[in-house]
Amino acid sequence: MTQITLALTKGRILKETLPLLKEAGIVPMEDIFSSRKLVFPTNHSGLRLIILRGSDVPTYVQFGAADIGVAGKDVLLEHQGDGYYEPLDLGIARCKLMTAGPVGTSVPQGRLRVATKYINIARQFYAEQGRQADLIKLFGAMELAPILDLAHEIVDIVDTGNTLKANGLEARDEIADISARLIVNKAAMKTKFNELQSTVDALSSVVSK
Ligand code: PRT
Ligand code: MG
Repeated sequence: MTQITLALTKGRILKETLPLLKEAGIVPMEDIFSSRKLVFPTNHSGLRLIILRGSDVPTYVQFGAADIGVAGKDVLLEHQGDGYYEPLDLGIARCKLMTAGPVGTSVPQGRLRVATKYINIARQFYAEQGRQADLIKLFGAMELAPILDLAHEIVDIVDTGNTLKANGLEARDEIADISARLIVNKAAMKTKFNELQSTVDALSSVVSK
């Protein structure tokens, strides 16, 4: 029997993905949140779930270690990989990727220092704007960088804007609309077409309701 491996992004995307899977008739055999396992069988004997760090999902799907995956569009834009299709916007974990800086300040005349975990996205964005920017890679708490003068500006996810506000920052330019997307390994889409297409279709009809 054909085995399908579906890679899920842990954290807030997982919390919003599980109800969609449930509506599509896919239910893990064990409570994911109270387990330390990383692989979960489901009620479909041909389908298992794996739980990954978001930035690892496109890597697993690109190389075919997972056939199908759920990842934030921010992660996909930053990953810049190929080897997978992106057939479905799941419409969950919505937010915006934006630049932000200290309230009431404007960008400096000379070179701009930008802190972000989205180095590839930021490089492309500032290049398109024709702006010189020195990029500083961070792994978290981007909001701290302008406060401590590490950077003039950050590129980060904004939802309600409360995190920016609480740290004396304000949003400047919008870079992209973000939501979680379904991705499918290109080779698997050929070799496991029936199984993968029916999974995509099931989720697609849940999402379009
Ligand atoms: O663990 P890891 O470092 O990989 O990421 P993480 O801890 O940020 O993961 P998690 O569980 O927060 O989920 C990240 C994914 O969820 C992102 O890749 C986005 O696709 C999506 N998403 C949706 C968000 C948000 N909304 C969001 N609000 N990711 C992060 N945030 C954070 C943001 O970084 C900022 O700190 O929330 C804060 C902003 O929220 P507001 O409401 O205060 O504006
Ligand atoms: Mg977080």
